[in-house]
Amino acid sequence: MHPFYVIKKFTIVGRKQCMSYEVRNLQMVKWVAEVAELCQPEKIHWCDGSQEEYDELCNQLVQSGTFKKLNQEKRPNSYLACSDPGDVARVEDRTFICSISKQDAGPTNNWMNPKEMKETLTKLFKGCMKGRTMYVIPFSMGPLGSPIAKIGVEISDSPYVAANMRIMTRMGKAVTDVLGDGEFVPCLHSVGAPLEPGQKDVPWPCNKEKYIVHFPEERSIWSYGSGYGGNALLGKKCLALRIASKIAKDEGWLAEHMLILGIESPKGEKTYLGAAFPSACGKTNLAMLVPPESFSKSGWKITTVGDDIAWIKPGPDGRLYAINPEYGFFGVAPGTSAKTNPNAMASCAGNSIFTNVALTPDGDVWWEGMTDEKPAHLTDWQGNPWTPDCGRNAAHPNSRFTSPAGQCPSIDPEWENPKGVPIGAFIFGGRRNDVIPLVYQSFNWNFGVYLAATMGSETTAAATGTVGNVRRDPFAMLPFCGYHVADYFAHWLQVGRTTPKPPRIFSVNWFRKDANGKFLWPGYGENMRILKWIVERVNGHAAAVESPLGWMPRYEDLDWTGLDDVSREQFYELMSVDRDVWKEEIVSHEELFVKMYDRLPKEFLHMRQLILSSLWRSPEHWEQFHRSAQGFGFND
Ligand code: O2Y
Ligand code: MN
Repeated sequence: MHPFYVIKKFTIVGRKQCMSYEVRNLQMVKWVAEVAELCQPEKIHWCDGSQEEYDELCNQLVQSGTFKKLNQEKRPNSYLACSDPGDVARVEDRTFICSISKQDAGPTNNWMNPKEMKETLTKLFKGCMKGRTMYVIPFSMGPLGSPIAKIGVEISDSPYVAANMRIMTRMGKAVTDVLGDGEFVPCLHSVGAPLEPGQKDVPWPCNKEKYIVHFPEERSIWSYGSGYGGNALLGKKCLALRIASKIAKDEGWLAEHMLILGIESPKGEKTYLGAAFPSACGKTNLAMLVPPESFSKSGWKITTVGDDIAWIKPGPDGRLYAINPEYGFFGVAPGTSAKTNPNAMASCAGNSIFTNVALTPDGDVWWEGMTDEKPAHLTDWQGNPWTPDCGRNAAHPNSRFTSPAGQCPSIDPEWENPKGVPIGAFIFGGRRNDVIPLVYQSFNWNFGVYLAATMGSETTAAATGTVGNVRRDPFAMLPFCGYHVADYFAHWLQVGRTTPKPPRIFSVNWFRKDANGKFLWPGYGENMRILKWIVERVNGHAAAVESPLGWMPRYEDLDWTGLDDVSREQFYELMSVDRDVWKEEIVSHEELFVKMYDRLPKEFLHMRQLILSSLWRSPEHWEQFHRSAQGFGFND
């Protein structure tokens, strides 16, 4: 069928269309026509993904007051957007998984009957794009044409979204060429702010009423009312995690909230790791870690494949292979500096969009933690004058930079390899003041799945030793799993059964504190010491001793060159497993499990018992361990 026949047949009567290329996908053209009919935009713009189009979008955003162009010398081709104060982050309480059966969404997701939800949304979307341009944004999650990649099409009435999507995904004409007649995930987005004739627009249109909705069986997404981040850039959390996790379960692979990094040893041995941490636990910093000088001098290198999401599939050699489905970083700005993350700073040195950070008098950006000294004067993220003593933050705590991943100095040479990179180990880490040791290796895959399922973070400044204020965040996927979380655990167990050479699984906790509330571990670049032990374990080069939880390094098993801050005693405090505290910890796992008891893999109950009995072994059993470990604090 000739493409223009398709376009004509579904011509959107009475609306100007800007389309510089032919689209052969009948489903896509039909869906665009249906959405236009429902949302009644003034114009339709099919994004081609070109630099000219991006520049034009940005100019238009400057004209409308959404963007400020930053100083071209200091921050070339970069812009600042400041959002409505009511639209600054993902909205978990307005996020829904509308599976046909309520049980399939599980106890950790909001659910509504899909038919009812479609009725609600259809009413909201009716005429919602009046007076606005509707952007058709074809995008690929993953390298174009990769067997692991998936194609989505986002329809959005936000030019801010179109511009950000060009950085965060491979976007435009090339995607429709690869798509051909194939399947895509329809992602419908509106800020929910129609314009009546003559009505003046605001810099950040949005609606108080918000819905972020996923239809996992239909594999579609509808998002209404927000223009911000994960609510609006639908390729990221909505497609690449919530919808993809469901596809992955159906097809036998994994869609995970994981960074991917490479470690190269001085001998040139390369090992890739996938690491899952809950939001705001320094994932971007770990993904772009700069090793301590003693390590880089001796030839250790860290490279970045991705900072947030990994799609992981079985490879022909029995290993698991991962791609980063994204093309850019949507990194949290506060706390990012030349000291904490020079690679992130270089990534956002130009060609970037900043959202909700502060503006300097000379037209650059600033946020808390960027420099030791605060600037004397700024315009804060809400457009107000700011001085260091004013008692307010200059940047919003969830302010962001959107930057091309290819600009990251540590980007891995294989980051766009369509086959992905082979994963040697998975790391899981929460933010725990106490209880969880600095690092240990799970005895086997199933124990690893258990430790990942029970990971969590302290919700408040809980007293050390207590386990009362822990928010469980299984696999760091709690807000992102598109189906019943217990089925997700079962899926992980199944992947272990069917993977001949599975990655080793490790737990880390960078956030353990002493009795005075002081962090015991320096973190940042020093995490390299732990990563080195992990890759040496994976490659069979490092020693470890058995503990009740798994395999642990002794003090002498880590490389301490160039670090005097952590004493042997401090290390064993970081590594200690207190039997009484662990008793409470294991009991609190039960609180998570009872919520999902009907679908919980029965293996979990056995593993829980095994950890308990291991903690309860006789003191004699640990004698040998105590002798070899010389200092581990297991209280008998
Ligand atoms: O608040 C938002 O919309 C962004 S959330 C986000 C962005 C980048 C990477 N991770 C996250 C997250 O919440 O995990
Ligand atoms: Mn994330």
